[in-house]
Parts: sequence; C-alpha cells; structure tokens
Amino acid sequence: MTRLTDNDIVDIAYSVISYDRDLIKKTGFSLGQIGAAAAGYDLSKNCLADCKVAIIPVTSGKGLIKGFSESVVAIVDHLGGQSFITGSTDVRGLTEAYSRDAHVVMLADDHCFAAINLVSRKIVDNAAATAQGYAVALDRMAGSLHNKDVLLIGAGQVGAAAAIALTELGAHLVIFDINKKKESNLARSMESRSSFPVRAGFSLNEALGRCSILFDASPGRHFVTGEQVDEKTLIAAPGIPLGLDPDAARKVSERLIHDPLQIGVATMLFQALVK
Ligand code: PYL
Repeated sequence: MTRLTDNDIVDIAYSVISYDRDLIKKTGFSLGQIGAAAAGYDLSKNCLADCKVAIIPVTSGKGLIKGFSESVVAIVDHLGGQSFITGSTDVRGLTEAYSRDAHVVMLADDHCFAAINLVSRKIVDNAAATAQGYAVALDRMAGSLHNKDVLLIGAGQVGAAAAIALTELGAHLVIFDINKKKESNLARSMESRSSFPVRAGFSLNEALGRCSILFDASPGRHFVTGEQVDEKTLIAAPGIPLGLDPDAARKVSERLIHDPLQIGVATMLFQALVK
C-alpha cells in the first residue's frame, strides 16, 4: 500500500461536496450510495446520524500524515456520520474513543487502515473496502459490468480484492501485473470463482488493446499513455499515484474515477455498520 503524502489529501476536507457532485456526474450515484451498495447497507432503513465515529491519529512508523485524520472526518461527516478526532494519539486515543462512547473507531498505521465497530466487533480493512467500493463505482459508470471485459492492472492486496468484487459483478477479467508470477497466481485463484475464463499472460499494450474498461490497482505512475486510451475508455483507479500519464488522464478525465481516500473511507464506514 503506497503511503499517502500530505499533498495527496490536501484538498479533501474542503472539496468533498464538489468531489461528490463529480462522482454523480460520472456514475449517476453519490459517494454514499456507492459506499452503501458496496457494503450491502440499506440507506433507506438506516441513518448515520446516531453513529459516533472516533478517528484516532497514530504516530507509529513514519508518523502522522498532515490532514489525514481531518480528511477522514470530512468524508464521514459528509455521509451523515458524527465524527471526532481524539485529542490524544495511539493507545490513549483509543481509551478516549471508548470514554466518549464512540460506536466505530478508524485508525491507520503504515501497514493497515482499519474501521472497528466497538459494539458488533466488526473489523473492516481499507484495502479490501477500497477495491469493493471502486468496483461498484466502475459498474455504475459502465451501466453494468455484466459480461463485459475488464482489465485489472495490479495483482496485489487491492487487486486481489478487486478481482473478486469485479467477478461478482459479472465482469470477464483480464489480469495484468508486471510480476508475471503474481499475475498468474491471481488468475489461477480466480478460475474457480468465475464462470468465464480468466485471461492473463498479455503484455500491457496487448491487454490495453483488448479492454476499454480498466481497473488500475497498481502503484505504478504514468504507465498508460494517451495513445493507449480512447473515447470508449472507462477507468477506476484506486492506485496511488495515478497510472495514466497526463495526456491519457486528460483524454479520459470525464470517465476516470480516482481519489486517495473518499471511496475507501465511505465503504469502510458502511461495512463497519453492517452486521
Ligand atoms: C490509508 C491510505 C490509503 C493509501 N495508502 C494508505 C496510507 O497512506 N496509509 C498510511 C496512513 C498513516 C496515517 C497516520 C496518521 O496520520 O494517523 N498514521
């Protein structure tokens, strides 16, 4: 998982409303609707208003990321939750969350970003939640992924979770990773889950030539060029940094879903609340 920089998240807190408007324009669905759908959470039956969420800053490893906790608060509050950042960090912050009757805690070190429901004991991991939320967003943007070829780039933690989520949405997977062993391992592991052959073993250029619907779960920067995308390209790109080079990003901008935290945090919140 690539560690975010303060620059990656600098504008989240003040732009979450315009971000959501843009997401609705691209997919027809809001951040809340996408996160709830990915979690199987019925927005009509529940409300987040009485859900207190404590965000606990964690100083371990490379330490705090400036704006990280504030960004998570902005996303949770935009969705209707009541969130606060604990005054203390780390363990004392956890005791504070309990003493302030938090329902859910959210905290991240350099290896794991988790949401934990203190009542139901449900544990949610950001990597899997991000993959599931982005798969739903791509499905909505494509009108449906059922029986459509989707190129999944990246066979790591997010890619592996995305492979399952995309397959469950009916996508026909083509899998690419620069590490061919990881690529073939993921393809093989997906065979039993998919009613359609899972394809792999292509060069990136061949794979991009076969699919117009892309899911970029890789940490690679700018490896997809403007010549490799066109007016039919749809891309969901949870990977940080963005895999599209500036020319490709410009060409696909209206059909590109890419954010550093929003969809992952929204999906985590709703998944933490579902039994
Ligand atoms: C959760 C993000 C998504 C992509 N990479 C993950 C990352 O940057 N993880 C590190 C988060 C560290 C947060 C720091 C703080 O400010 O509490 N411990």
